[in-house]
Amino acid sequence: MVLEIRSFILFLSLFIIPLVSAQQPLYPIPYGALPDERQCRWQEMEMYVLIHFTPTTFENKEWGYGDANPSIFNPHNFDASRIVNAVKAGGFKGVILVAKHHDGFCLWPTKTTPYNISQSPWKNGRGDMVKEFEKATRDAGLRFGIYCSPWDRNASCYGAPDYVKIYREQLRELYSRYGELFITWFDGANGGDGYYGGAKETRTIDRATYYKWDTIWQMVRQMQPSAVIFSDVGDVRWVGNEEGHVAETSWATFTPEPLDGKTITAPGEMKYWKSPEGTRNGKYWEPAECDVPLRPGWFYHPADDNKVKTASDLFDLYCKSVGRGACLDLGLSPDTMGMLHVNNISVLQAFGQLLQQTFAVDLAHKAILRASNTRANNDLFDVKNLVDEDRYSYWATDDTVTCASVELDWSQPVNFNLIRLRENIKLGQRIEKVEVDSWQDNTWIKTVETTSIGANRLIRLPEAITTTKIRIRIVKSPVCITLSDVGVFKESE
Ligand code: FUL
Repeated sequence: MVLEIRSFILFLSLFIIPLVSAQQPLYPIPYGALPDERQCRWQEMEMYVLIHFTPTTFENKEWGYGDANPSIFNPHNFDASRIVNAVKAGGFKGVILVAKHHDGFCLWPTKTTPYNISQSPWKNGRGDMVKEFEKATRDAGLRFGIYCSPWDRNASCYGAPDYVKIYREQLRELYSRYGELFITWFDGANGGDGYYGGAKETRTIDRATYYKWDTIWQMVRQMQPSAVIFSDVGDVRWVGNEEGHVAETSWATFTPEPLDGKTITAPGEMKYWKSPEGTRNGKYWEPAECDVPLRPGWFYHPADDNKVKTASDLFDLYCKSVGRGACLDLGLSPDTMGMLHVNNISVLQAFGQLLQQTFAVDLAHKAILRASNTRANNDLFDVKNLVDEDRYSYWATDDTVTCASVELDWSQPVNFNLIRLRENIKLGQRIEKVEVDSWQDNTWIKTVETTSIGANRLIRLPEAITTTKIRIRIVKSPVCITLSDVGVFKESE
């Protein structure tokens, strides 16, 4: 008998175990384009704001022409920490400051142009608004980023090679004086009419070649290795609209395509209308950022004080951006006093509360979870990983299993309308289709289906349902499943 057992074990170890492990490595093999570390950190932020505040605010315009007198820039009640605290109350994790917009006015005392904050009466010309925002942001525990417009309607040399040197120098100053940045934001709006030192004319540039983007990208990597590059062709893609949403199906991977008749892609020079969806199996990991202002415009206009998006509008946008694997970038605009209008502050607060209350209780934590398959039956890939707080621990299936399900079982009926799914994006974006059933009248009823998952997918049911069981079925994936999170929530009213 003992001999028989021994020979059985020998047989297993000689033939069966090597066979299984030769077929399947311990860990799943990553699939397709992958995010780098800075993209993962950016993704985890989910939401941040973009602040526009320059002499253009005092002119009540959206695009300053570049001729505003710096003397108009005097925000008496400016207090960066008041603004940043409102941002934090809204649940946002970072602040991007527009350090220079298209009007060319620099909010920091730059050496590159006299058209800067030192010429303004604010703090008798001794202030540095970038520094004040940076400090308030870091004091609040948020991350800081910068937008410096490539287009400059003030610079007399805009359009000539000299301007590109100046622009690069401005970036160098910004990258060296304000600590670690999480993002550097490059705008695609470039060239057109402007003041240009008094020339008052239209100047066009070749967007693809003028700025020598390659060398700017290198500078970002050298000077700000933690910063993602926002651009049509950077680490994070522009979503292609300024309405705050990606497409229902949206891939984190993207292959930017040149405009018809062109061969190069550059900021402002690609088929941006392909961006809401991204590219399934695209060449680069380049998830979308959804930018949208809280009010109708990016700059403050008194006439818009009652046209502020509501907390529920913002939640809807949250579901259509963050809930589809993108990040949400909300535009805020201080008024001429240097303050956020009270309507903006109350909306931010209400939105922050709505998020907090909605996601405070994860019903998945109260369920018993069962998977139809677990990779090598190894505890490393157990379904319990779906309900821990780690975005990168995951439930995985065997390599041969690309369709599988997870059942959540509650001892008492639960009521919810949001289901959150996340993949471990460090292994790529894999899942293509998911169906969810709920247990109704002693049978499984298909309740909802969805497509791309990636870093985050919020499935928002049209109405809350009550049930004791749901079954999440991954029905299409080219490779084995590496899901990191299942959450179940009831949207707060
Ligand atoms: C656009 C700019 O032209 C707008 O003025 C604003 O800064 C927005 C965030 O990006 O492309």
